[in-house]
Amino acid sequence: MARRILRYTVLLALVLFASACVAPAMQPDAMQAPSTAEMVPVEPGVLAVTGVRARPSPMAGGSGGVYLTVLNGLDQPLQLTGIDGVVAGSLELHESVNDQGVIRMEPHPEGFPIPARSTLELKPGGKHIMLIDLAAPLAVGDVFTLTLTFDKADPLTIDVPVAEDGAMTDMHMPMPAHADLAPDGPTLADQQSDGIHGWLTSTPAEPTRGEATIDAYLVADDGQPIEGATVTLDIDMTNMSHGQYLVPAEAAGGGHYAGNVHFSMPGPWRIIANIERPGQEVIKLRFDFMVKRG
Ligand SMILES: [Cu+2]
Repeated sequence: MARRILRYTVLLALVLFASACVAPAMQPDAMQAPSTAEMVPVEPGVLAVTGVRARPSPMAGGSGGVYLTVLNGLDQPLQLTGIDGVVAGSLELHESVNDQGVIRMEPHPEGFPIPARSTLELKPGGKHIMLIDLAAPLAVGDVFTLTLTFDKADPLTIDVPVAEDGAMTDMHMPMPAHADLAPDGPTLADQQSDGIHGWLTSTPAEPTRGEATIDAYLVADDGQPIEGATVTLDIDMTNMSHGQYLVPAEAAGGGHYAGNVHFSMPGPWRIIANIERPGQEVIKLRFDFMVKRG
C-alpha cells in the first residue's frame, strides 16, 4: 500500500510540475483533456504505447485485464481496431460503465478512436483489454506479448508485464522482455516495434544529471543484431521540452550503437532511437526512463 501511495504522490508531483512548466512549449491541442496520460506527451510522427501492464489472474481459463496508453503522434486520427495474442482464447476491447450503481462491461468490437496527436488511455474502471479464457495463470513478473491493430497504421507488438493490481509499471523499470535476446546486466529501458527489439543501457548504469554514455542494443525479431544502420538518438525531457537535441550514435558492432549524452536536469527523459537502413523505412523506438539527481 505504501508503495502505491508513493507512486501516486510521484505522479501528482509530475502533473503539478508539468502544468507549471510545460505550457509554453506544448502544442495547443495537447493542452486539452486533463489526464494522467498528459504526462507523456505524444511525439510527432510516432505511434507508441506506454504504461503497459496486466493484472494478475490466478486461473487458467479465467479472465484478465490489460491497461495501457496509446500515444498517437500521427497527424491523422486512428482507430484501435483489435488485439491479437495467444495469452487467452479471446481478446476483446471493453469499457466498464456505471449503470445506476452497477458496473458492467460493454464489448466494443469496433474498437476505440484515438484523435490525431492525442492519447487513448485504457485503465481500470474504464476502457480496457479483456482477456477471456486465459491459456495459463498470470503471476506478477510474468510477461506476455500482444499485438495491437489499427485501421490506418501498422500493428504494434508489445510486451505486457503482469503487475500487482494492474499498477502502473515504473517507466524506468527494466522489463524482462525477450530475456533470450536481452543484453546482460541492468538496462535502462526496452522497446519493441516494427520487428526490432531495442534495449538502452547507460554508463553509469543509473544516469544522473550530467554526462552519460547511452548504448542502444538493437536486435531483429529473428535474433539477428541490426548491423549497418545509421542510428540517431533524439533526446528530450517528457515533462518539459528542452528543444531538439540529436546525438548520432556510433556503430560499435554486434547491434550496439553508442552516443555520449548530456542530461541537463534530473527527471523523466525519453530517447527516440531513429534507425535508418538503406532502402528501408525509418524505424523509431521510444525509450522512457528517469535521470536521477547527481
Ligand atoms: Cu472487460
